[in-house]
Amino acid sequence: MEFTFNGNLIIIPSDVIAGWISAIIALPIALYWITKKYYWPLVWDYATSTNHRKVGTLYILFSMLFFFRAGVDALLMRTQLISPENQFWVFQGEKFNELFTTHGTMMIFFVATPILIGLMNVAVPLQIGANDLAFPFLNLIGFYLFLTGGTIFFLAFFFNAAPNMGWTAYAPLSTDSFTVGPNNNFYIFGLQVSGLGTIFAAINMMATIIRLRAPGLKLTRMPLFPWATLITSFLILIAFPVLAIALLLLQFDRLYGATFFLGELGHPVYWQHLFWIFGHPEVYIIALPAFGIFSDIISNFSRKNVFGYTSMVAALALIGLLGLMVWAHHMFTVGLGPFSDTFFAVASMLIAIPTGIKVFNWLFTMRRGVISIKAPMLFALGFIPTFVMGGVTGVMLSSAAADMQFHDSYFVVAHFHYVIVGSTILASFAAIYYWYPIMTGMKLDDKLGKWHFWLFLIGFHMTFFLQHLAGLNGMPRRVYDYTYDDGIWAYNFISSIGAYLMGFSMLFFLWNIVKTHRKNKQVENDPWNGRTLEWSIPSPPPEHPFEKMPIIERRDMFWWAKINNKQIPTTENHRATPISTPTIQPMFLSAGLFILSFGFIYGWLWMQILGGIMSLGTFIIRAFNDERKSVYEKEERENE
Ligand code: HEM
Ligand SMILES: [Cu+2]
Repeated sequence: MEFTFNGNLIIIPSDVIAGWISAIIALPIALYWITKKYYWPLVWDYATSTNHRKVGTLYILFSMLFFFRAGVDALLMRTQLISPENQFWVFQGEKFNELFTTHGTMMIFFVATPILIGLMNVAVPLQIGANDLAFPFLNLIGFYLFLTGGTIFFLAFFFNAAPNMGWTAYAPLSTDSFTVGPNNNFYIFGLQVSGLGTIFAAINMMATIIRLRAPGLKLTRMPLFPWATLITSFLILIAFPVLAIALLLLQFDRLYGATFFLGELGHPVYWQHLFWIFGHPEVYIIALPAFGIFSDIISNFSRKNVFGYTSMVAALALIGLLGLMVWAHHMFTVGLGPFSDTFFAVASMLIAIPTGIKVFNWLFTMRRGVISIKAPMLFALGFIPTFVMGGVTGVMLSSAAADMQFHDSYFVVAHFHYVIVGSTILASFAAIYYWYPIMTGMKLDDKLGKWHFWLFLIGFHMTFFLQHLAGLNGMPRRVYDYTYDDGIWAYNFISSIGAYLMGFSMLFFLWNIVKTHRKNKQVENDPWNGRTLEWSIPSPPPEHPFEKMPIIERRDMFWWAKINNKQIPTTENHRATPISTPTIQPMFLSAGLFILSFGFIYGWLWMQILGGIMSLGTFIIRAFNDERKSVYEKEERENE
């Protein structure tokens, strides 16, 4: 569509128009539905509550919405690539660049990372016998920062300004010399705002796990998901500030003509170092929690302790540590020199050792166990071989000489999807099925869950297995076209069919949720016959489930108590519990940051000032109130 406005010719592509039309149709329907069902009080309750379970549920809900958007991007890409010399809709050239950029960026930052943080929110406090996270207010702020960053990034497309430089934002392409206009500013601000939220979440998790464990729950007795959360939080605390710095420098290059990554004094490789010092640990930030989830699930559904508990923790820590040291394996083709390449190749390969230990421990956990194959366990069983295959191609890629061939080919695309989908995505599904009773008090249908699993897994391997071969036969990544003579036609065709199958499988998941809530059947407590503390309380748990703190004397205390017909001893002695009150301040802060970001993205000074005043205003409001005050006053009155 083309028209003139203020004497300027304005062109709006048809996909953007389609986007607007679907939004204009969907939004009123959603609002009408909420009104008709009288859900507004519920919406308001969730939007203002600082309770960990509710905040966690919100994280998961919005991650799933972004998953849908990023998934549509993926299907559009696979449709363009389904046959040689294809011309699907508008998705060639620049539009294809936008597709893989928004797909990759959203999947990493607005799906994989936040969904795991959401699961940590839901489960970690309960698994360690705490009533809430250490800083509930900060927790809600963290959620709103994620939502705001995600929304900023999400909206870019509606203004026909979707980022188009790839999720890695490589300089010099990402500087304003090569990509002018607001597009890539959306990337900078979307990630900057949400990244801050991620850092807050990590600090909160660390404080909670270190300070609020139930008495007797030594670190050596802690279940593996909280352990993974703790180590992940350390990684976040190191990696995300590096990303923040990189984004800030890029912002100066783009908006104020600085030359950090270009020109006489700057260098594009500086960007690569900063980005991958963040980017490689990020892979472990989304993989380690998945390992934790699978450890708990495999142990639960095998009715056995995790095999080799201590080595599991040590392996997590070692993977975390090595993960921080190997970023330059993404830069073998940059020419850092043989010494550097060798070091990073060897260090990368070493990660296979702790990973292998974990895989064998999972297998040994199942050995001679009483295995019950429910949906969560099925996802765990699908994870092991999928992830191992991703690991094997990882070792192949870490060989510097071979990487010269693999680099930027579809082999890499196949590899990282095996790793990320194999770990994070399968773990998220497993965990949602597993902890659904905690989030809602209901259990998802197991049969539909199995349909979801099988269709997803088969679709997944169809999509990505053949991409290894396409890559080895010379298909480069980030291309929107190939010819008959390239001989990669069949691979791409099957790959696209597999992708549709994955999309289809998600309908079973959606239908499952709808059906479960229609039925609205509350589960009994401890629906999985669990081992860890979150199952020792009602589902869904009350706001302060551990008013009487359990005293933990051994690993798997809840399980031990159950089979020995004992009560878990408790203490009246209670610890200062985090206090939650409803608050709209985080909403206000995020509105401020939203306006501020748009001001910077489009370079409108008045908007920058307005947004700045609003954001800083929250600090002033916050300085003058303290939700603990009323509670303390009440306690004092009672004690008099
Ligand atoms: C669910 C089905 C998925 C399909 C069909 C799919 C498909 C694709 C395709 C076709 C590309 C473009 C490859 C290229 O030309 O370089 C791509 C890139 C990418 N995908 Fe996926 N993907 C899926 C899931 C995921 C998930 C779950 C994640 C991460 C959580 C992810 C992360 C990425 C990243 C980071 C890129 C690179 C983008 C870039 O090159 O800048 N994908 N995907
Ligand atoms: Cu890496």
